[in-house]
Amino acid sequence: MTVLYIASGACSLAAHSLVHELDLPIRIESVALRTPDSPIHAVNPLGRVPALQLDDGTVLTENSALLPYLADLRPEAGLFAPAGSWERTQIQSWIGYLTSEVHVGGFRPLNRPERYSADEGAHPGIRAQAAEQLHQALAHIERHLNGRQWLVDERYSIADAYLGVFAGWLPRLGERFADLAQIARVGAAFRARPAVQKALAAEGLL
Ligand SMILES: N[C@@H](CCC(=O)N[C@@H](CS)C(=O)NCC(=O)O)C(=O)O
Repeated sequence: MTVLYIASGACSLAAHSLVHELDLPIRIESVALRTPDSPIHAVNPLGRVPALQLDDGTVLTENSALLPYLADLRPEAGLFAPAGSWERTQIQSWIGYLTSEVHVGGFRPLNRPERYSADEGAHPGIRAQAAEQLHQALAHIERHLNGRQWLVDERYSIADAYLGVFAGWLPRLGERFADLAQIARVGAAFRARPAVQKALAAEGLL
C-alpha cells in the first residue's frame, strides 16, 4: 500500500489534507523529525517530510512534485488543472514560489538558524533578517489575493492548500505578521475544510 510520511504540524499537512480531500487509498504514517532513529531516514535520506512511498517501494519527495502527483490521481476533483492549461502553469508557479521564497527562503532560516551559522551569537540576526524576508515574500501574495478568493481562477487548488499550511504557522510569529489579512483569510478557509479538519485531528492538532 502507498504510504504518506508526515509529521504533526509540518508542511506535510498539505499532502495529508489531499489524501482526505481526494479520498485516496493511502496510509498515513506520522514520524518524528530531527531524530536520528526516526523511520523517515530509511525512506528519505534527507530525513524530511512529506515523503510518499509507492507500492513498489519507489519514493517521491518534495511538495512541489507530491501535491501535483496526488491531485492528478483524481483530476475530476479539480484541485489542479489539465496539462497544457495556463491555469496549471499558474498553480505550478505559486507552488514554486511557496517552496522557494516562503518555505526555504523565509521559514527555514527563521526556524533553523543553526543551518546558516554554527555561531549561536549570529542566530538572532539571522532570525531577524529571515523574518523581514518572509514578510516581503508573503506581502507579494497578500497583494495578489486582494480582491481574489483564492490564488488561481477563483477556485480552491493545491496551491491554496500549500499556502494554507504556511498561513497556519503565522500566528505564532506575532504582531509583525498580523497585517496579512488576506493570507489569514485563506488560512482560515483552508482550516475549515472538512478534509483539513480530518487531517488536523489525525495529527493531534484539534
Ligand atoms: N523542499 C522540501 C522541504 C521539506 C521540509 O523541509 N520539511 C520539513 C518539515 S516542514 C522537515 O521535514 N524538516 C526536518 C528536517 O529538515 O530535518 C519540500 O518542499 O518538500
